[in-house]
Amino acid sequence: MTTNTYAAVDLGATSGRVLTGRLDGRRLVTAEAARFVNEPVRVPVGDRQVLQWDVLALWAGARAGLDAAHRASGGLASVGVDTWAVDHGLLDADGALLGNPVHYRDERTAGAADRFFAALPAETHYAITGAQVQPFNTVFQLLAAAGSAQLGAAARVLLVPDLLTAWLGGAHVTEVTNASTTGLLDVGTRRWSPRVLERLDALAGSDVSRLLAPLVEPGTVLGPVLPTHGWGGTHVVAVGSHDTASAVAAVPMADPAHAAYISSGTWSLVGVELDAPVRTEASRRANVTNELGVAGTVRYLKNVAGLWLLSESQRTWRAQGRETALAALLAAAADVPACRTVVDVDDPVLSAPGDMPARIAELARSSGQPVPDDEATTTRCILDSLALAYRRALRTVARLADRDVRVVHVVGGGARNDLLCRLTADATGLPVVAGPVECTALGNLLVQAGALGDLDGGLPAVREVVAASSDLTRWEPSGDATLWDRAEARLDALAGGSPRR
Ligand code: ADP
Ligand code: LRH
Repeated sequence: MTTNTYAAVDLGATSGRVLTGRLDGRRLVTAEAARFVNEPVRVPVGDRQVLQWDVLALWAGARAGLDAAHRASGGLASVGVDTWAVDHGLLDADGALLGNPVHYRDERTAGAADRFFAALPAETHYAITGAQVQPFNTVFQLLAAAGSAQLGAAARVLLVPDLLTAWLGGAHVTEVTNASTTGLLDVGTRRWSPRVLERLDALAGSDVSRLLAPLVEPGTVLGPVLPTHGWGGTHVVAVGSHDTASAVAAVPMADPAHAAYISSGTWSLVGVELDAPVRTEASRRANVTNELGVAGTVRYLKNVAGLWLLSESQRTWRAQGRETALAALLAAAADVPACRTVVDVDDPVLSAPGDMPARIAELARSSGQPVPDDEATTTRCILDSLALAYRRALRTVARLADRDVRVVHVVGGGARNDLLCRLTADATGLPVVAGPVECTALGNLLVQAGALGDLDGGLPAVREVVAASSDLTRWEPSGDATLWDRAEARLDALAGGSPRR
């Protein structure tokens, strides 16, 4: 048994945590050192209320967790950081953060993608980057910030996990799995794309690309933590710093060629693992993304709105004094008939913070379906609609990647949602294997173990350890499959008769 203890800082859009891990033979023994909320804040900038991440609170939570983990373990061998994608901080020439990273759900990027594609056709951009178009991709955020005083004063741009990594160890790097979500990377070469950077600079009217840091692959030991942290002997390791990359690395797929995954948290990332990107026109039209994975892999996936719809509904009910515990909500939803009302979970009206139940009710009303009017029916509508969206995304990804998918792995907080797992099995007609819940942190920890030479065998070994260390639940498809066919046809008809694939 190695005596090394690794620490994962894993920041999700709803909460952050610090987990430690230690290998005991082929098992990983984990412990939670800290868990803290992630609460974005709206702050006035000029005449707008800009939605920002409270990055100092997140840093404080991570620091406190690492301090506790350091004491409990008798000294950490290493630490790695992963967070959500695309967002970044700007630093001045002294390395000081110039402002809070702006949240990807902030509206500042409206119109930026269209401006960018007027200068570089979307087809060309996809042929290089393989990246889906989301309004919040880093390339569009940087374009939206062009001309701002903050961007003008910046000497460095660091993605959020790289920012925390810099605060831990001092190195300014960009880890490639997360860089692949920026829309600035050539997904084939795993390097920044000179062509895309040149377009961005020209449009922004300044040398934005000079702010980018050198790229590193996951599994790179970056160096010791800064002496000022007081954890002598601890190394900072670049892990799959995109949370989804760490999660996919740890999905316990015995046969990745015949498996799909759903990384189910605030977002649902629905996809397969490939050796090479798929950059066909059909793939671009379906807005499937090619994100880079650990160990030279490609995560070919679709972003589907996830449990954000439920957590934002809960936030609304709480503000109205109608707080209901999640377990009670899910139990009540289980008693509502299936597929009574289904909505397009990726409808743009559902993406910004706000009164989610009212927006869902409006989508139902305007499409002539029964209107969810309480917590149970709204929750059921969200879960049925998510399961339906998973079915569509899975079929699209499998078709475009030419994959025969025989099992679906659900990892992340959503793996605890039995009703959603069951509906996912029913809607896809495939067995669902749920767990582990903390898959992202496990992927983060085991990449560190590999980097320190404690675990050989690459991704198959990582997945073997995860399978041996986790309780997994299997859900077989059941019920009337035609129910889902009809629900899908209904949604397609609402979308104007053309299947949204
Ligand atoms: P993120 O990393 O994006 O913050 P997580 O993977 O932590 O997301 O998942 C958070 C979601 O998991 C919550 O929004 C909630 O819907 C779901 N979840 C967490 N705990 C439970 C539970 N006990 N039962 C059902 N769902 C749960
Ligand atoms: C999930 C996630 C996802 C991104 C989104 C911004 O946490 O990283 O993979 O697309 O956040």
